[in-house]
Amino acid sequence: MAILSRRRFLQIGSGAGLAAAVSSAAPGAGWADLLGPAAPGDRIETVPTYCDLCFWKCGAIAYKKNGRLWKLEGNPADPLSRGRLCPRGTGGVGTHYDPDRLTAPLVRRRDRGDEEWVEVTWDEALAHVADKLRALAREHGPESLAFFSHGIGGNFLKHTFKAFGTPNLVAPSYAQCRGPRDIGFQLTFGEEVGTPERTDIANARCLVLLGSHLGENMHNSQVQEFADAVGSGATVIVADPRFSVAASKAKHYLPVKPGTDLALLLAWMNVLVTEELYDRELIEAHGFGFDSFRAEIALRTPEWAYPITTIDPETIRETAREMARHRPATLVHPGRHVTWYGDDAQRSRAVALLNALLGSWGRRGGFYYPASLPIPKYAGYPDYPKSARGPVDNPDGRYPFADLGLTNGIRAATLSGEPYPIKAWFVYATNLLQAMPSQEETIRAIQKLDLLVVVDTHPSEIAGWADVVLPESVYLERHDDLNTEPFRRPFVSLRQPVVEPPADQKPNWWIARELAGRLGLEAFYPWRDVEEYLDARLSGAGLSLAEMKRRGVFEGAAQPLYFDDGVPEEFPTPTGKIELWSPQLAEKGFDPVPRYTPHQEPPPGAFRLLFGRAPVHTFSRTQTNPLLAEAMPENEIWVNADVARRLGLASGRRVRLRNQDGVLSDPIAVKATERIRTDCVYLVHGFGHTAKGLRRARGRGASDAQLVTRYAVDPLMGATGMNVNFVTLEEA
Ligand SMILES: Nc1nc2c(c(=O)[nH]1)N[C@H]1C(S)=C(S)[C@@H](COP(=O)(O)OP(=O)(O)OC[C@H]3O[C@@H](n4cnc5c(=O)[nH]c(N)nc54)[C@H](O)[C@@H]3O)O[C@H]1N2
Ligand SMILES: Nc1nc2c(c(=O)[nH]1)N[C@H]1C(S)=C(S)[C@@H](COP(=O)(O)OP(=O)(O)OC[C@H]3O[C@@H](n4cnc5c(=O)[nH]c(N)nc54)[C@H](O)[C@@H]3O)O[C@H]1N2
Ligand code: SF4
Ligand SMILES: [Mo]
Repeated sequence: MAILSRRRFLQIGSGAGLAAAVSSAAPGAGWADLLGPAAPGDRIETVPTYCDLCFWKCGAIAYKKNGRLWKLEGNPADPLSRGRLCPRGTGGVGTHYDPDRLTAPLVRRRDRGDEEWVEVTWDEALAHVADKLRALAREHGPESLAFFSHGIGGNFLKHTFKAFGTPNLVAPSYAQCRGPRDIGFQLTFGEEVGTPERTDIANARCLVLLGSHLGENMHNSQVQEFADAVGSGATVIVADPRFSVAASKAKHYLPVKPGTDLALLLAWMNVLVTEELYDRELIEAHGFGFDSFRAEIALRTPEWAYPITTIDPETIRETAREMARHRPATLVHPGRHVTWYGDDAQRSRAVALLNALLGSWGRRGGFYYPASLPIPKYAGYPDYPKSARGPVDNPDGRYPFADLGLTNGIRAATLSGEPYPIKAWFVYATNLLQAMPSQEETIRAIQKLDLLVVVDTHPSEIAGWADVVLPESVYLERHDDLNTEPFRRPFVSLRQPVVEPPADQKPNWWIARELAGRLGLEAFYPWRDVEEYLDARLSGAGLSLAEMKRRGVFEGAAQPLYFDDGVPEEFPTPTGKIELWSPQLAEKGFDPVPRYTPHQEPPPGAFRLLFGRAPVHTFSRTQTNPLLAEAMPENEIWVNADVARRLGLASGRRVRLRNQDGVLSDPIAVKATERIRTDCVYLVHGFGHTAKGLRRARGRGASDAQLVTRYAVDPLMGATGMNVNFVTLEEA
């Protein structure tokens, strides 16, 4: 029974249900035949690869039946899937068969955004793009090109554009996602949390989640570890304005007021310090500035935090003591999508500091030390040219702690022409209209460009604004670079084609190499095809491509994970210590110990707009997938049940959301529920598509991105906090 309910909550490895749903979901006859059970005499083949439905990159085994894609399962040899895929990974089959895919290169017929196209050949499309880029480079320098990408598929194009000479390379996974977290930890421990997160959830005795809604946020092995921790009796503490799936597993659920987690974190630290419950030995040996830190923290009592957070002082004390009881195996999860309120790097720093007091860094059940295999880069490349001008996204180091490119910084520079003009955007696998705040600014910036090229699998919203659209084959039809992310045990995994693309789609490596050739950068592609490149890298580590093609994954020897196993207790901050009071922040004029400053509250009658993940979808990229759309065709707006009653809105009634700037959403069904506070509403991100070509997804549900017209920029590192928008509900 326990196992059953754990499985259900996990929803991992339950692919059978999805496949069963298919027959009714799929367009056209023959679909049920394709995905239904095998019959005697069917020819079954397997090909190992790794998943691309999100960026956890789980190792998978693809099955073919009579030469056609049949099903996907986890690769038991792979540490990220542990033999099971999440529902999205299982539904990856639908990406190959999706009838709404792009099939040929397209050139814009009339105005930008009209979504009217002329089909052209690859040769015409690439020649056109290369001519344009060369002309722009002549007139404005190669730096006038900006490259936006998300995911490992962007690696080869990044290589081409570095060779072209631009330093303007960005991804939304930084300034719209995890950037502030990595800066907060970097400032404190001198190291980042990384991807996959180095969180030892499996061994945690107490797990504290601030928003991180594991189980809806479906990063595979992380959710499996969470289920294991819950199964073995770990205490779970969840602070979330919404009673999430994770909250349903919690001993303590704290319905914190949105935007006030920093006050809660400070109060927890106050209890640990004033009651002397923290790891004194660690702090004495390795803490920097503890006395100043303590003086500041002494002011942040649970009584101080109560009116801010609405969490009563006794609960704050009790949960802090609970954390102390299990330390150092108490893990305060650093979160991932942390761009909420604009003070996110400081909030993340407070999370790091709380972990420091608990002594969980470098300890079992806290944060382990990950390792990756020493797979060399490809050796035969020439040096990249040195750009004459630095990146535009962070002029004069305005955001002193930004250590990767800022998408919003590129957009701002495109709009202002400062510090120098950006004339072309090349966009790979990121739907900037759904991923970045303020669609209006994005569209205005696009209108200033001389060239917008989008490489996508689908006629997405961003593709709709492009001058040239290049159709990519999906991950099941192509190679990508090797996955060598650091993890518990070092490993490498291979993505390789399972089936042929259905039409004239091409893989990113081919596009990148062909474009380089037309830009006079042939020297940067000494390999003939991608297998030669992969084999060169693998053999540099004593592995072979032939072997990897059979196995999909190779794991290296186990390494020490914790200080207790022999990892040296080193903290590569400027002081060489855990910086409790931060000289780095003080020097730049920021609070050396985080301080809470209140955020604007929704006006009477309005609600703060919150959003997050659903187990069966990834961002805005899966709503057209026939299998996943069947599992969840649209989103709902969560409204507190009392509020809904007061507004006369029963579950299922359709409303539109109007934000503070008058933007009105598409209709969305109400979900009246006790599981959310009265001061906010919540929806799953990624719905409410508007692109004409996304026939299955268009007009289904509402888009949070459309309503995020306002954002708060993090002064430390430039990320965009997006939970600062307010909506009212109007009957649709
Ligand atoms: N309002 C709001 N904004 C957010 C978030 C949110 O919750 N709400 N979340 C933020 C977070 S955490 C992140 S990480 C980012 C994610 O941001 P993105 O990665 O930009 O996410 P998507 O919107 O899914 O855009 C993916 C695009 O890539 C295309 N695509 C999918 N597969 C392939 C492929 O194999 N090849 C190519 N060439 N294209 C492909 C899809 O069709 C789609 O157009 O968004 C951030 N922005
Ligand atoms: N199924 C699925 N899983 C995914 C993804 C996906 O697209 N689909 N994307 C992956 C990626 S790239 C990322 S970054 C992660 C994102 O997943 P998370 O890092 O977990 O982040 P969010 O999606 O922002 O989290 C939303 C949760 O935070 C709560 N919340 C909102 N405001 C506040 C607040 O002020 N305080 C507190 N304490 N809680 C608040 C919301 O109620 C909701 O439960 O998910 C990853 N996993
Ligand atoms: S977590 Fe799910 S969607 Fe992401 S890579 Fe793994 S199986 Fe694929
Ligand atoms: Mo993310």
